[in-house]
Amino acid sequence: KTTLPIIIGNWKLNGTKNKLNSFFKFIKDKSLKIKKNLTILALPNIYLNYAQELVSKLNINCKISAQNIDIHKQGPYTGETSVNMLSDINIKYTIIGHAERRYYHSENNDIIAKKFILSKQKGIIPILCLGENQLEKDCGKTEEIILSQLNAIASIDKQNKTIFNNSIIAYEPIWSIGSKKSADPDLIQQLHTFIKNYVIKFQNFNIDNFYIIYGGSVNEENVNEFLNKKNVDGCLIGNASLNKKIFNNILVKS
Ligand code: G2H
Repeated sequence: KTTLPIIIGNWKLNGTKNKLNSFFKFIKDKSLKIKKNLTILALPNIYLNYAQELVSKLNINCKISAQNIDIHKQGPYTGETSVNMLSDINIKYTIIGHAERRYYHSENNDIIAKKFILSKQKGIIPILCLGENQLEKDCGKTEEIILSQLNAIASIDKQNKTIFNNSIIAYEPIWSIGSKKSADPDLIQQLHTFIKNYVIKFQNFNIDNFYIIYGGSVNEENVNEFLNKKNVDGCLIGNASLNKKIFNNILVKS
């Protein structure tokens, strides 16, 4: 069982070895919180191994996550990285279906469901991102969109009624990503409860190691507004995770 909250930094297409060195050295010196809760840093593939060795050398309790995987395990797919490769270097987490993958790489619900299954099969915990865009929100379709995203996962292997166990869902409304406009905490609680009820019903209460976190313009000022809400098990943090002082403050405060 995980000690909450789950705090995940997502560096997206940012970072250098120097930045990682200084980031983790700072975190090690300053943060006490990181010893207890689940902290994860999602990095570009090229830094996964380096970061994994660095946290181990510095004895920091921070897990390292990939940001994406390919839908194939191996073969003629130039430029891709597979779950097998992540597993080979002992990576235990990967983000799946981030809005930026859906938008810039045309990843649809079917592709994302395949990736979700692949990572589960390999024992890698998927951090599945879902959420509505501005237009869908304005049209009152938020729950409908979330439902279609959940259904895509639930229907890929209908016999498997524990598919959501050992996974993390990140509710990330697309309009809030990098926009400095986070979602209303009460609305987040409502939607997290909606997601949880869906999974409870689908799995007939057989829920284990399943968490729902919020992402979208989380920072050190607002993080506790989300974490104080019911069914918010943590936060996925983009921009604010790039600054070691801010990320450390989030860890200390959360
Ligand atoms: C959403 C989030 C992290 P940010 O993409 O996944 O980014 O905190 O910059 O909105």
